[in-house]
Amino acid sequence: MGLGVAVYTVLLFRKSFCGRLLCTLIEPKTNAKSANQSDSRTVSDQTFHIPIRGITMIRLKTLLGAAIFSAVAFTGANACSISAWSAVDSLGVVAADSGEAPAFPRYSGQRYSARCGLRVVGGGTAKYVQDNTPTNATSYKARFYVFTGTTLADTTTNGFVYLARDGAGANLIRIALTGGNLITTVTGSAGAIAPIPVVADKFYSVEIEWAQGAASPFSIKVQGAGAPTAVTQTTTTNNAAGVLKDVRLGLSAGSTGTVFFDEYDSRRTTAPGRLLKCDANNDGLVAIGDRVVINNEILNLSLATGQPDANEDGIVSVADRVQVNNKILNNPASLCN
Ligand SMILES: [Ca+2]
Ligand SMILES: [Ca+2]
Repeated sequence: MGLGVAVYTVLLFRKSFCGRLLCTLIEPKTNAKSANQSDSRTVSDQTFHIPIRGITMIRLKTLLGAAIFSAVAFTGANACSISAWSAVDSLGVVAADSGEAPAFPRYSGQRYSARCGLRVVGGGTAKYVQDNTPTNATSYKARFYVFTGTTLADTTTNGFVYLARDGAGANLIRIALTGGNLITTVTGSAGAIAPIPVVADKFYSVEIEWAQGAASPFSIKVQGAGAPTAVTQTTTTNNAAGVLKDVRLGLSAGSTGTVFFDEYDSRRTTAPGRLLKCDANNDGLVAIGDRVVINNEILNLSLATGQPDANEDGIVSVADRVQVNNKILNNPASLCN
């Protein structure tokens, strides 16, 4: 959980060759916070993943499926967990396992990457996981994936799928999934932020950039459902005293539907960016090896360890494999671009 991270010059440890357990063991356990640390983690099953590029070793914890894998992962003997989150409120928030042979059926839960996701079932009280590691951050850049489900979830007043709060528990950023849109409200905003349309049963990435300041830029960027480009909305906020203390992903009280989250990552100075779509084997490239991995998932042999869902419909199928082919053939229309 939150942990800090010193500044390192590192080569990227891809999770594909940094086994999850191994990554856990090599993760430095400092509580110091550097300016560019990752405040939190992903909602998936890689326990840690250390992006390279740069000068910072970033600790992404997996918020969701911190599966304790051995070197022979994906044999059906692993489990997903939400224990890496700072807090979990109420029933209806569970680590969703997308299933692994022979314990099928697949897709008992939706995941964007690897095998685990976060499932939140609406109804009754608010249900969410909470990350406390921003801890009074004055600059915050985050990304997560949300699967909209069949009902576009939340139709309640002041509902949310995402909240960022200050030290007093007041909302700084609220994102609701309602009426066919992601609707964003930001404290101190110079104006209303235009709704961003989304459709049912698709994965979308949501990227947020926020900072303290008397005239500070804020942006939300959303891309999904196989769309080749993102929709971005921006505003200017007046929040010179604002500090971001914690973040929640989930559903507000009285909401309906079921949503899934995955791959939450937050940092202070560098934007996490989107994961490489179609990189089904998670080696940083889109190539023939990804075709093989997608085939294996289609045949119920094993789940992809990367991001196999080219059209972002929550199903790994021939349609996704075709997009990988198109990419390999340099077809500019490939959804993998
Ligand atoms: Ca690949
Ligand atoms: Ca698909």
